[in-house]
Amino acid sequence: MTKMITAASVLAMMLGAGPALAQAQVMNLAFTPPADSHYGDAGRAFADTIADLSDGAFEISLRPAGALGGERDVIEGLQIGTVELTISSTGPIGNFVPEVYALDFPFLFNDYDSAHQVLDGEIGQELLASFTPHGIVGLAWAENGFRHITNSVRPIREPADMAGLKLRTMENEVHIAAFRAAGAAPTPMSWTEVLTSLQQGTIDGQENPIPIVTANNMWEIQDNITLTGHVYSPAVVAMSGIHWDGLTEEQQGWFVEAAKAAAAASRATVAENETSGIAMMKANGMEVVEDIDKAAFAAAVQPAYDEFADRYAPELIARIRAAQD
Ligand code: EAX
Repeated sequence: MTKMITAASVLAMMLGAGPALAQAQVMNLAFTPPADSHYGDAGRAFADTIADLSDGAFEISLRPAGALGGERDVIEGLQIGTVELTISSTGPIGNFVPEVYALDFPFLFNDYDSAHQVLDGEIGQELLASFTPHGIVGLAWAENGFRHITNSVRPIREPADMAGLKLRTMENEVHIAAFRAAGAAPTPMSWTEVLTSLQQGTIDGQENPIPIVTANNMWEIQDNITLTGHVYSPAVVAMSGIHWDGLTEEQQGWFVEAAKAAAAASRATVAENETSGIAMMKANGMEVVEDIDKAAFAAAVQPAYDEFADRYAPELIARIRAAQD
C-alpha cells in the first residue's frame, strides 16, 4: 500500500498538485577572458552574491571566453536586451558612451591606488551614470589592469623598437592614434580574433594587462613583453537597461551589491597577478623587459593626446589628473 501512496504523491507533484518549485530567473553575464581569469573571479563573486541576496530567485550564468561575442557585440546586446550583463574593458565602450574615452588615455593614471581613488569617487560615479542614456546601466568599476605590450618580433626596449610592428589594439581610436604616433602599425580588432591572428602571424603583437597574458598562456604565441603600463584599463560591470527596468528597486540594489563584489574580486586577482604573473611569464620563457624609460614612451604617444584630448571632455582629463594625489 505504501508504494502505491508514494507513486500517487509523486504523480500529483508532477501534475502540479504539489508545492510549485519556483524557477530561478537565469541571466547571462558575458566576458571575453577565460573563466579562469580576473574577470572569471569577478563573475563568480557576482553570481554568488546574487544567489545569496535573491535566495535563489536569480541565477547568473557565466559566459566566458567570448561565448557571446566580442566586447562591442556584447555592449550592443545589452542595448537591445539579448544579453543581460557583462564585465567589459572600457576600450571599445567609448564608441557607445563617448565620456568613457577619457579613461583609456595613455599614461593618465599614476598607479592602481590612484585609479581606484578616481573611479570610486565622484568622477567614477559620474561616468557610470553616463552609460544610462545609452540603454546600459553602469553598476560598478571592476579592473582589467595596466596594459603592456607583447610581440614576437623583437624585445621592445624603447619606442623606436616598435617601428613597423603590426600591433593589435582595441577598437579605440585614441589607442590606434597612440601606437601610430609611436611608429607602430596599429590594427584594431575584437579580442575574440586576437589569439588566432597571433598564431597565424597576421599581427606581430598586442597589448593587454598581465592577467590577460597569463589567463591565455600567451607565452605559447608571444616571445616578449615590455612592461610599459601605457594605459590603465578599467573594466565596467554593466547591465542591460531593459533588464534593469524589469527589476524592483530592492532587486536593483542586489545587482549593485553584486557588481561591487565583482569589482573587489577583480582588483584582488589583479593585485596578486601583477607579481605572480611576471614570474609565470619568465618561467614560461617570455623575455620580460621591465626597466624602460616610461617618459620616452609617454612622449612617443603624446600626439594622440594632442589629437583627441580636446575632443573627449578635456576638462574631465584635467579633473582626473587633479584627483590623483
Ligand atoms: O576586456 O580586448 C581587450 O584587449 C580587453 O583587454 C580584453 O578583452 C579584456
